[in-house]
Amino acid sequence: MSGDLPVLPAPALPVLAATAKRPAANCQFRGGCGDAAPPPELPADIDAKVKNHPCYSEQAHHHFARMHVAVAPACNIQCHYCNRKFDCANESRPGVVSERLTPQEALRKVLAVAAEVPQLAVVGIAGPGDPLANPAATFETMELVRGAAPDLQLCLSTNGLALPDHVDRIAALGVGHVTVTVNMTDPVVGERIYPWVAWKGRRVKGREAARLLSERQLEGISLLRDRRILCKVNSVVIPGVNDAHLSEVSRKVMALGAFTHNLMPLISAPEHGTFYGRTGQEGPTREELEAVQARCEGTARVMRHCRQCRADAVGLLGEDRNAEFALARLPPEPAQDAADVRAAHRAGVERVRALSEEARDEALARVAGAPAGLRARVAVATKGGGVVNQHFGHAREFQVYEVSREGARLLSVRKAESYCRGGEGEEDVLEAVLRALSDCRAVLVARVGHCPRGRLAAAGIEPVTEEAHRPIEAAALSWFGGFAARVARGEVPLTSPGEAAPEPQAEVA
Ligand code: CLF
Ligand code: SF4
Repeated sequence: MSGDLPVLPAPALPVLAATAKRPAANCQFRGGCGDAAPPPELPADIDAKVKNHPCYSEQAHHHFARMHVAVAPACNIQCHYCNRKFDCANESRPGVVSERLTPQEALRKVLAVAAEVPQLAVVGIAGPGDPLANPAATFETMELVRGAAPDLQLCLSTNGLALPDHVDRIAALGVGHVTVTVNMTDPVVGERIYPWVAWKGRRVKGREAARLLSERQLEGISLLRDRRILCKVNSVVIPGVNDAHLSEVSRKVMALGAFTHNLMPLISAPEHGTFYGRTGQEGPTREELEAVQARCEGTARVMRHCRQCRADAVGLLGEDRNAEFALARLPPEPAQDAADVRAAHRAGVERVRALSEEARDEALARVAGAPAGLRARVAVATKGGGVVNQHFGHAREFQVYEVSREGARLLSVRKAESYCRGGEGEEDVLEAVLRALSDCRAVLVARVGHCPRGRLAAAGIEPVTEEAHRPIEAAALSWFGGFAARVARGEVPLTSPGEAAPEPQAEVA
């Protein structure tokens, strides 16, 4: 099957020359984020805001980068999963600390990154505390960036307590995207997550704190909707605390106009020094997280590609280029902005998207005869551009798609350690990768070594290199066509969870 798919030509643009053999895939579920069914067409103004934002569109995250500037150290609430030594855990993983910046330093950094990273589309403020608990620094930074590089989208992430007070300023600055972390709408649940919030010069505690926070969050979300600012809601999934409550949260925030819901796993360990870490509260297993996401998909567009990046993250989601742009390494004067190079990149991506959609549609037509209930999970190794282009041994994450005759949709991103270190494969690392992919039928890679190829096959995970450098969706569908044919011939037993038995009389194209 794979031989039928064209390898897409690269756009003839200098900015994409480095990825010349990495044309892009596209998502048939418009807006991405792993919806169970294609949502309706987006209004043109919303589509324009979403299509190049790597967090609001799963498809865009293959092509566009974001950067965070860590100008907001203070916070106005306390979360049980937070230790202020680290970044705000509502939008980043604990255990890493950002270099704090002044607004002027932030501008220098933005312009330095913009000159080097043509994929840059979004500048966000996500901590290390709460941006709206530091309104002067947050808004000054946004004004500076807006003036110097107006094509970059502005984004911020907040716990929501101060959001109603600042929503007009946010709108006036042209901030197009605001994330609000909503972990509960029920104060009985909330008092187990928030010990206090700071309100009008005093500390409000317990259930009253949770009620106040929830009211302010929900008010802020509806004020954003009134101003047509896109709102993403983040929720930290805390087993036994809010996991059973989050579908209710999803329903409420979507009814108020939120665009998408991002359900992130609690990351908790004793060494983080948080309340949850010290008291042994654990995060969800992969299965528990996916079950919560599936429940919320009944009412929400669920984001599946979040990397819980840090408050000074730079680059494509999943890559961390911050060290290249540490303050000490930046030029003393702002670098020349490269808006023309970014515009060329955006135009190139548009052409690549069109070609990828064509390849996907052709692949969909070829699997149209597969049984309606048949589906399989496929892992993909990619380093960007929307194509299968990563060596198995170099992959630090795998994107897992569920594939059926309806299409390929992203389920999750699974972290891994690189198996190849200095040419040697490490046994314990390989074991961990095999466990991470244990529910997958195949792994699509650019290359794979002899030893891991055998181990994958023995674990029931087919290593596939025939789809290398092809768009992800088309590649996954192409593999699925062959899989369906083997199932129809009785060569493949259906054993993995989620693989429905095919109709016995079905024929495969
Ligand atoms: Fe940053 Fe957040 Fe804006 Fe994205 S991150 S402020 S919406 S530009 Fe994105 Fe990172 Fe997940 Fe956040 S992957 S943690 S969702
Ligand atoms: Fe920490 Fe962020 Fe919660 Fe503030 S909002 S306490 S910085 S996790």
